Amino acid sequence: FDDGYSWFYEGVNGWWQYDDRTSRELETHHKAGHSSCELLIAGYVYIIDLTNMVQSRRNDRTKKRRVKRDLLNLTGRKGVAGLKIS
Ligand code: V3L
Repeated sequence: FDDGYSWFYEGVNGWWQYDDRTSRELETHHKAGHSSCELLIAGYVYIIDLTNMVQSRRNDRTKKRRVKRDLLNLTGRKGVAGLKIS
């Protein structure tokens, strides 16, 4: 985004950046002050809890990943939506 921030979800030993469309949707919900949202990601509906900053699949709430809004150019970013930075 223009202010240099984007959205990330937790992976092993680092953070993945959300794909652009999902990042924009998260930013819109965040700016609107919503406490959570449901988004279609790679064919699955995920619930992103913007209060506790975790995401999980709607039909399997057991696996939770932390999420964060952080500077886009942070070091340690693993890649974007599962695509590794080479
Ligand atoms: N965007 C894209 N794919 C996702 C997302 C998301 N927001 N959330 C989960 N998945 P779960 P390492 C991740 C994928 O939580 O080596 C990474 O993107 C998730 O992909 O049970 O562990 C990598 O592709 C996983 O494949 O819903 O850091 C991969 O893990 C699948 O959905 C390995 O990353 C189930 O995750």
